[in-house]
Amino acid sequence: MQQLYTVQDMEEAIRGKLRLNYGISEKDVNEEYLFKACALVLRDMMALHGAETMERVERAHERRVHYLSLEFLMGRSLMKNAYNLGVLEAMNGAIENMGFKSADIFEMEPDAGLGNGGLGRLAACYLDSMTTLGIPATGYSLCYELGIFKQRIVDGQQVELPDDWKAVGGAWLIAKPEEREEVHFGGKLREVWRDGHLHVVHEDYNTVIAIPCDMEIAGYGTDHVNTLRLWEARSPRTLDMALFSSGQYVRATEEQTMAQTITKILYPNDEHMEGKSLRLKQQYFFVSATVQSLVRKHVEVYGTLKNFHEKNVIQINDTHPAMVIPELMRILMDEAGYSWNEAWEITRNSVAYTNHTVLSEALERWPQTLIESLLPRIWQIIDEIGKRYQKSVEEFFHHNNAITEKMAVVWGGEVRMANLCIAGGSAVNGVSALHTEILRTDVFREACQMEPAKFKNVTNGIDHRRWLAQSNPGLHALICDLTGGDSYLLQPMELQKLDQYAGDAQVLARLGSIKRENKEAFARSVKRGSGVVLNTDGIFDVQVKRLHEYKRQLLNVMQIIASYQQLHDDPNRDFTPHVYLFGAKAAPGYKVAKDIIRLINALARQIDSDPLCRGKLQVVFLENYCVSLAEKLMPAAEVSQQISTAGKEASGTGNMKFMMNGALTIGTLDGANVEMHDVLGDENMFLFGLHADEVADMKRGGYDPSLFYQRDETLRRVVDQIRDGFGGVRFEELYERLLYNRYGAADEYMLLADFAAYCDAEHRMVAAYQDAEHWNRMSLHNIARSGIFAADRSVAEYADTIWNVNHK
Ligand code: 26W
Repeated sequence: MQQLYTVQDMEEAIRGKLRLNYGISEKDVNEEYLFKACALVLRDMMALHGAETMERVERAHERRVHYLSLEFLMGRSLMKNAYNLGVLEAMNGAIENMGFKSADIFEMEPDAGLGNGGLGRLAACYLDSMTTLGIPATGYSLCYELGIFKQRIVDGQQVELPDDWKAVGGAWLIAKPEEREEVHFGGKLREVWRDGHLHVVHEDYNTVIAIPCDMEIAGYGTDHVNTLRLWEARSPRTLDMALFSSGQYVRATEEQTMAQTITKILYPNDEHMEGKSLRLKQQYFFVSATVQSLVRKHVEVYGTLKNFHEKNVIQINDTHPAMVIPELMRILMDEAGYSWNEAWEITRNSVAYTNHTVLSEALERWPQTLIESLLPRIWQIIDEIGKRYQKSVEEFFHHNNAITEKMAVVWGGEVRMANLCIAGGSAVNGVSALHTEILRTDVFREACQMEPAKFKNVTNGIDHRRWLAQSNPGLHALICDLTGGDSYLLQPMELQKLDQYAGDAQVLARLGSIKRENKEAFARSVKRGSGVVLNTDGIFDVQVKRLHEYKRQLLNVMQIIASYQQLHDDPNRDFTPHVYLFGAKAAPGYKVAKDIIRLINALARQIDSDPLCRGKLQVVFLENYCVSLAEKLMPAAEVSQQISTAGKEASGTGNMKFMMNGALTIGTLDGANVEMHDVLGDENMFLFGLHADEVADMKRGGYDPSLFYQRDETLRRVVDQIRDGFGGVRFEELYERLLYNRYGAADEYMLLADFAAYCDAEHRMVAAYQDAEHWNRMSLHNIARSGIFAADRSVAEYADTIWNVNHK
């Protein structure tokens, strides 16, 4: 792709936007306006390419991918888009010419935080790869007014603040009110006979208008542009004029406010289902607007829906958009007049489902009564799907009641969304080898016996252009030097060439100094933001991810406490300076997770105020972990903590970002750590702990954490210290959950069982760190073998095995 944009062209275009769109003259330009003007210039370029892409795809009658996700954790876009469009240098030059620093302009952009964590960031990485690979794809989601909350730490505790991202970040969005859709809630059903057929008529419903706000997505090295379509909810009437005229201003705007609450806020729960009716409204609003919109476009091109499944594939990101299945059935039957069987054939062959978690509290189940009252027609269709599916299950398993119950779509007054997706889709996939194995043999065992070909694996991947080339320019330059150019950007397996330099002391030293510089740059940025001074001589040992008990941040804390106690026992022992960095948001209603954040902060303070620890031990909780913070942190990390209880982390993607940036992993054999181990071997990572099958066996045998507590003196002191806390704050509840939980299984995630092995892994890591050249060699192997974790590879697998679409 040739982009002949000079610095002058760019400057002219930016000045034009400032004048025309914002009425800003030269002297009034500030950083915020400059950011927005830059965004508008790139937006125009992409919109142009987008229209051309659409024409090309329509003319060629290509099959299209529709990626439906309630979350897209996009982060920032200015640098990414400029980079992908090949105008980054021109834009930087223009910004400097106008008297600003481009780094400051990039910092003006708020993260588009329309997601919680792994699932949302995965969707964002896949959009980049789908576009780069030239796949005709559209992402669909909601245009939340408020994204994931901003986290502040006040007195050691998490406080949530609203994330009003659109005021500035909205510069990327193009609202298309002409393409609005109507979504119907509530109401009554009436059955009528017409033309010898029974028709269902939906009446007395409430209408909410869906307005698309499109964000264009540029790929790397291509003119192909895809779209992320974000739906915004609006009331059909702006004001009740009668009420307004009678002076009741507030009541007059009530209906409008009601409708608009649907896209007001992103639910901040991760891996925990909350059965709120507003969340169900969000899901149906999203799904209905999306299906109507893509059905409309299909009919415009083909004049019929008969071939809908041949020309479209709908990928659903976890079960959150599961209602696409009954919604597509509804439209095909009630609006297009197809029979059940015809509609089912089309629907089933259009939909594919990705599962992202095996935690039972995260599996979506909705009360039948809620769906029935809010979505009466959708309920009817789900019920019918359930009955027909149950019949085929009973036939296959000869009326085995336990299996009928497990596989039911509707059971005990609840609708189970995962079973709906299995019944109504043509493919189900897990996100790493181990996760898919657990789906096949445990969570969806019987469904897999019935239809084995339906169950597939696609191991997750990350956008290596964002997470390596852009965020770690020093490392990118080294890779280009060593591999003879930047061809790895489109051929990530080229990174393997780095392995040849394992014996080259100079290369290893250069790798070491790049890491050193990145650590210093990160330390500067932390100092600027919070005043905290990081000890850059210490090992940067990092655990960043959502806070959840299964991810075991508490195990990391326990190991740090042990190390702190040892330092006190013997202040003169050899101690490698160590900096433990944490970043994590807790779901606002997740008490235990918030307690763990408080514990980390209490420990950090204690250590910070202890003269014995100075220059040796440091613990820092990084406030508001988000995409843009991760981009600064990954290049600086030396150790990556991936220590979930085996069998619980579906894949992980942070693990891949660390590996690609040369950090070494301390981890359990869980999620994609298994594939990492396959390519790295024991010698290039620090594996420890129970395996997934051992975890299951131990649970079956009646796991008793108190045996470990009694046997292991070090462990006992650590656990007791958690109870007694730091600086007067005690953590009795955490202590009790580890030893004798009154509510469920004690130490549900088996921290005590893995503690000794984990401490041993940390010791092995610290020992390895003593030999810098050896460490850098391991680091080099990690980077060299991270190519399989490029999202381009994952997306190509989806395209080949699930979507049946062409790609580069
Ligand atoms: C309904 C509440 C809720 C919200 C979000 C339940 C579950 C979720 C997500 C499925 C949680 C999630 O983000 N899962 C993560 O998905 C990543 C991408 O596949 C994986 O890498 C992580 O291992 C998995 O935890």
